[in-house]
Amino acid sequence: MDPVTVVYKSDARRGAVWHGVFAAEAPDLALVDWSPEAAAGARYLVAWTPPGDLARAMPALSVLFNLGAGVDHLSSAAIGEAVSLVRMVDPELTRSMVEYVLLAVLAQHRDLPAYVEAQRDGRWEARPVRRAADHTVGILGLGVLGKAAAAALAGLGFPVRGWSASPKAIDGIETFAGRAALPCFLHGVRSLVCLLPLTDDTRGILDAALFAALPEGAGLVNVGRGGHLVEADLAAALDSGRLASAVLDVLAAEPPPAAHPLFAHPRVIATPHVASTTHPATAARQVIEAVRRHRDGLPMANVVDRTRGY
Ligand code: NDP
Ligand code: OXD
Repeated sequence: MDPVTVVYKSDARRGAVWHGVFAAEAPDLALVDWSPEAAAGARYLVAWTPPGDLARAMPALSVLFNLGAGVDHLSSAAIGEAVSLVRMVDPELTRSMVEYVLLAVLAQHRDLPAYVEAQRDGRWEARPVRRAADHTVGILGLGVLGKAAAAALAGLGFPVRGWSASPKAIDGIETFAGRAALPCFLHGVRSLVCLLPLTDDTRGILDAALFAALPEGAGLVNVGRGGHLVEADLAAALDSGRLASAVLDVLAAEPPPAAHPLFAHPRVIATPHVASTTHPATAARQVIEAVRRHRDGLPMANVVDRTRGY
């Protein structure tokens, strides 16, 4: 039987790792780099940015494997309804997101943004050391990443709450579901972490009304998408002292313009969308397994529900 063609359209350096894994572990599959000729008859595409004319370029396409967890950058119409969209769920991507969320919440819990600001100003000023047990963390989104971050934070002794669309029962985590439960969820949260997908329902959710429901001096961690945040509302909340600090891995414009008010803000720690990235070797193994399942007529994991948008 001829090997099944899987087209790879992304970074060449990471692609070298993908080629190595496919060559060593999947003789039944042929990973080929994007070219119009290779794409024309292929059923499987691995990409973060598919070509704009996908339907014309890949008329035989069955499955698009998105090289990341979020799919908000993809146009459902351009992909076409007949194509399955599979998002990345990768243990290494989850692990590095958990590291980042721990880093950010610990920084807020131990007042690191205020100490960095004081050091810049030449001030030596101790603040009270508080217990993790008194610092409630709220996680917006209890999916693959939110659940893993919640478990790690609970393991450090933080009281942890999570908010999702559908009700959940998770050991050691207080859970809330749906818009009506949002005010209760926010009440008393000292660090709020956004790990939601960006959809019509979640766009702009981090706004002045939400900040007003948090206790004075709370911190925000946005690792979801820039579109979740109303940036002017955050700048105002930081300037008024309603929020003490923000850790932002994502912004509406990436990279932000030089004079971006949040990027330059003394109580914002901003990183260039690096909280977590797909690890090429483990990601390649996810795709190998999914292609084999699809080829054999079995259901694949992590297929995006196109009506929900995540
Ligand atoms: P999942 O799809 O596994 O989880 C999404 C969670 O959000 C689910 O719990 C879901 O609820 C909840 N949710 C969705 N819509 C709503 C809503 N309207 N109201 C309440 N809850 C809602 O996603 P992941 O955990 O894998 O990833 C989350 C996001 O993290 C990605 O979409 C991406 O934007 C971001 N990300 C950022 C990275 C970075 O480097 N900064 C890296 C990777 C991902 P339910 O469970 O009920 O469906
Ligand atoms: C992702 C990301 O969604 O890197 O995977 O943001």
